[in-house]
Amino acid sequence: MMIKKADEIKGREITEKSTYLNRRQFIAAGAVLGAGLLLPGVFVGEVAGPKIPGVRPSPFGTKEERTPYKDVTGYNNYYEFGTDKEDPAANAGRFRIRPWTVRIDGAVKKSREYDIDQLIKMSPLEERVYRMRCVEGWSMVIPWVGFPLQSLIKAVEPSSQAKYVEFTTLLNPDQMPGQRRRVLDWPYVEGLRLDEAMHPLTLLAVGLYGEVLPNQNGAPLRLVVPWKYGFKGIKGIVRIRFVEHQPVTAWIKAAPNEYGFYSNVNPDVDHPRWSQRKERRIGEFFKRETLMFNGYADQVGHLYAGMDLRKYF
Ligand SMILES: Nc1nc2c(c(=O)[nH]1)N[C@H]1C(S)=C(S)[C@@H](COP(=O)(O)O)O[C@H]1N2
Ligand SMILES: [Mo]
Repeated sequence: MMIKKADEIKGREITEKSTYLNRRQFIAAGAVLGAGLLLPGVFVGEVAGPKIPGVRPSPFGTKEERTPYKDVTGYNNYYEFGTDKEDPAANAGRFRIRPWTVRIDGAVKKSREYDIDQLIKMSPLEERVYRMRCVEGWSMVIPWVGFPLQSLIKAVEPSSQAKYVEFTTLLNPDQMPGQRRRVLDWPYVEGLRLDEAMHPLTLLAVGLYGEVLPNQNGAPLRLVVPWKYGFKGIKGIVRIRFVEHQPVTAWIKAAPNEYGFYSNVNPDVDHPRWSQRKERRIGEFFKRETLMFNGYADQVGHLYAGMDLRKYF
């Protein structure tokens, strides 16, 4: 019980710290606005990115109503640009996403660095409309543009030691103001088991709504794993490393009792501070029931057969 108590306090401290930081960042943003320095491109919903040519539809997509573009691009989590939902859209506008290289290394036969544009050309782009569920209890339906992570993994040929894949976001406090505060142990790190990474639903996204990914959604490259809580979908990826042992993710470091490695959407396993039974679809008034594996149980359930999902949360 002592341990549980300590963990709860830790969680609360993180929340309070975030609230405090939000206020400071809000003030800072206000100061910039007041000085008339904000560029037009920073405002949400008014600016559309360039269309991505040659995107084919995919059979995997849901037919559910899509969350409006302005919500998808205006209500975000991206702590590198602030901890309020409005912060990423307000602060990521001038983030430089070219030149950009992605290092692929670790337990692979063909470790190498890809220029982002080279990487994007490697595999045909698809549109995949996925339900997304944040661990905080809200959800969206987002038409992603991307390619299966599987195709990149096959190209680099993992060795037999590769059991997990670790993803790392850019570390650059000059460009990512949130990294000047120790909200998380930067850089942001996420991970998947190799079979999860190889699953055909797992995407590397480069766009949404047919357009180049807005910075606040993780440009130029972010992960999309629709049956897991949103924080697994790491943004601004610069490194993909194949490893033997389960990666220590940024959220596990911050609060291991609250955020597990698997983080599969599961209405039966509560977060220590709230239930996961229901969710608020952004734009809707009434809450919805959260679905097992976010509604993708038929496709991914077999990956977890025989596992105790309370232990491996
Ligand atoms: N690098 C990085 N990636 C991140 C985050 C973050 O703070 N930093 N937030 C995560 C969380 S909690 C969520 S819910 C999703 C949100 O993605 P979206 O803004 O495109 O909807 O991004 C995830 N990826
Ligand atoms: Mo999230």
